[in-house]
Amino acid sequence: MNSYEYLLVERKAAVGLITLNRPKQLNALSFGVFGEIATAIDELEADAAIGCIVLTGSEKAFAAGADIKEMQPKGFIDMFNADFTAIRGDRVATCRKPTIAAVSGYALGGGCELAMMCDFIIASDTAKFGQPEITLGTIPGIGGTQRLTRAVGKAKAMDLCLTGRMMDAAEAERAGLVSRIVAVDKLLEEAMAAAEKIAAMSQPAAEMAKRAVNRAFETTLAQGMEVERDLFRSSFALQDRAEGMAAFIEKRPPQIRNR
Ligand code: CO8
Repeated sequence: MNSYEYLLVERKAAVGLITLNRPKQLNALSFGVFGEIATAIDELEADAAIGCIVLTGSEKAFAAGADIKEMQPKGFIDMFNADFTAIRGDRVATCRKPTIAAVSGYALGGGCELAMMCDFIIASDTAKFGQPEITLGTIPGIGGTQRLTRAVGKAKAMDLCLTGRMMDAAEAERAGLVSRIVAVDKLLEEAMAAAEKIAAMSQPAAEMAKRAVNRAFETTLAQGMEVERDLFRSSFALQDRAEGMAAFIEKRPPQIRNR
């Protein structure tokens, strides 16, 4: 097991919980934090006992963005090289297991981008999302112009990326960025309950569902439909599929074996 300086990484039954833990800096995402997130995903993805991963921050901040103090003196080549070594910025998005972002407080810049790398976002009623990079003379660098645009459409993505303004949880839900909003003191409970539910499903089936939904953002409708059909048919090779349907017919809970 790895040790972490900037994160808490816990296993709660079949759920892996990653908590960003740099409270004084509002969980600013330094290269070290990015690197540890990638390592934690590696670790939890490889753990067969884990069926879903929750990524969260503190009540005040999920993450207030990349670490501006660390980035300020850097030049092109520092950032170019860091992409492939220290940061591994897209690692959360490439995780095969389902991931949920539980967002309270600020999710700005890289923080908003990190949340969008997860399969879905559950927000507290205090959550605030934004891409304020323009106010620093730069632009989003790990998905803010791409995933945000796919999630909320061009008008709102342009508005956020060009003005740098924040949107509150209600606006984010209306725009389709978050799947649900809960009271701040119920956020983790709600996210963990959703994760436990997902972790109790057939893991290969959950992975197929995730892969199929993700294809919708990468391909044409016809190609996406083909991927879905192929994965759907593949699920008929799963013992869990045979058991799930038999259990329904026999009016009993299924015995899921992840096979
Ligand atoms: N980086 C470094 N330190 C930060 C950051 C940050 N992004 N955000 C907050 N902090 C620090 C503050 O400097 C402060 O530290 P100190 O006490 O030592 O001065 C401490 O956290 C508390 O912050 P504030 O006093 O500012 O708290 P407030 O409650 O007054 O304000 C805000 C909260 C509104 C969130 C404010 O802190 C803020 O605007 N933060 C910056 C938000 C921002 O611009 N984020 C975008 C950063 S750029 C980015 O994310 C690019 C992504 C591309 C990634 C590419 C890979 C690296």
